Amino acid sequence: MSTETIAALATPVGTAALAVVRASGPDCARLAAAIFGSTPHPRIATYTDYRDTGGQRLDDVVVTYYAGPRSYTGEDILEISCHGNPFIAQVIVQDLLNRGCRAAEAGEFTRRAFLNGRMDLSQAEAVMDLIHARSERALAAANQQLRGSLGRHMQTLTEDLLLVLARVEAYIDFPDEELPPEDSCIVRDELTRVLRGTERLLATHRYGELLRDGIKTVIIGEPNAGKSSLLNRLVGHDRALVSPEPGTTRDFIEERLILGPHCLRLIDTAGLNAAPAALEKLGMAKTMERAAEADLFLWVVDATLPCPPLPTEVSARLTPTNTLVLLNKHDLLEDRLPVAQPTVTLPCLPVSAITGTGFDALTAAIIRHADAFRQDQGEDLIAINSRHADALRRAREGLESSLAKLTNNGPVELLASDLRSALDALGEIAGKIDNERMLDHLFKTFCIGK
Ligand SMILES: Nc1nc2c(ncn2[C@@H]2O[C@H](COP(=O)(O)OP(=O)(O)O)[C@@H](O)[C@H]2O)c(=O)[nH]1
Ligand SMILES: [Mg+2]
Repeated sequence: MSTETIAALATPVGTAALAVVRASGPDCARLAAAIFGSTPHPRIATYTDYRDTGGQRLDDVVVTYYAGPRSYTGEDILEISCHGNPFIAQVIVQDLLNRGCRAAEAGEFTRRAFLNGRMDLSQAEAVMDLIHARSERALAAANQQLRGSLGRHMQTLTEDLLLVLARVEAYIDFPDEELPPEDSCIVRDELTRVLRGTERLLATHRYGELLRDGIKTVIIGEPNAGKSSLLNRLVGHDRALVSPEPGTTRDFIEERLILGPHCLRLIDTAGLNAAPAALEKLGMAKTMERAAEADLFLWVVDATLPCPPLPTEVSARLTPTNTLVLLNKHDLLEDRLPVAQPTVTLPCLPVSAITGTGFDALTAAIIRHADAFRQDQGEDLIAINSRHADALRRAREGLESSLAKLTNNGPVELLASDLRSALDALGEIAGKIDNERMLDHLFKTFCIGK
């Protein structure tokens, strides 16, 4: 338990209806008695005056006192809602500091919650994800992680691995130090199962990135196909320059867009031209760079014209699961069939960026494609972050190396040591570690007051 009481503004600096100042630590009850005349009943919002050390009334506030350990941090907490004037909030924080509190560091409230056993590390991270979630799916994943879904998956894996380790360690003290064949078989089966579980979780990293960063959706196609018009219609305003002159978009333009439950990073690019002029070449090089990182492609084609092939660097990346081909300018076709026949393998949709025809089907198709990135984890929507992925990769290494030793009848002791490092790596995800530096790094990314 900390001996220091920390205080900070928990809401953004700025003018609003309310601002919330928070304090956590052993001094809260005493502070409340000094500021409000008495310590409020736990968990009951009390309307009262905030008086500073000189007895001067700073604001009328609503204060809630939480008695530890039944609180966010596990310590005593004071939550003070004042009027949402940054100046009022600041004088209240300053008064708490004058009374002996220390200014909280970024993420320190949540760090204390973790250190006091109120949540595991994956849940602490989920608090951040929840605050920053940009889409319904990202919110759902953060909520599940906050409720311990990843922690539970990790616990099952860890327990399974512990059982294997126990079985292996039982042989360490025996003279020939080699597993008898029947045990070796069981260990192999169980290790393989743990390895599969580890890989299944690892496979959710991509989806996790997509949820946290947005799905990088790159609009490609030849000049004048209507790429910029498509972006404008999808974002609902004229963001990109549209012109009948080919080659208008030379740089790329990026806009965030919420589409159904997903967040997209929609990127408009310069057209891909078979015989580009000098300046166009620069634009095309940038398009290639964007294309290399794309999660999803929208390939826009002018349906009224024959369609030249894409450069092979780009076309090689297109698959039926990451690409939608849009036969644009459908309004100009009237009853004629499209002239463009860009592909036989990729899904095609008729659209018109000018009239909006086909955009409901397009939106539905993008959502379907985005949903397909999700790895099935049964009921749970697991989407791990880079820290988890790093730990899982190290666990996988340990598991693979131990399986190899098992195959070569290696010494039991070395096998056990591989398993222990795998176990340690798995343990890092929930935070069964005492690595100050890692915690500093992690909580530094939080906001002050969280
Ligand atoms: N009739 C019609 N014209 C379109 C459509 N989409 C784009 N255009 C026109 O095609 C020209 C090129 O459009 P633009 O969006 O700048 O193409 P980009 O070079 O691919 O970005 C402009 O004159 C647009 O108004 C469409 O669906 N129907
Ligand atoms: Mg353009």
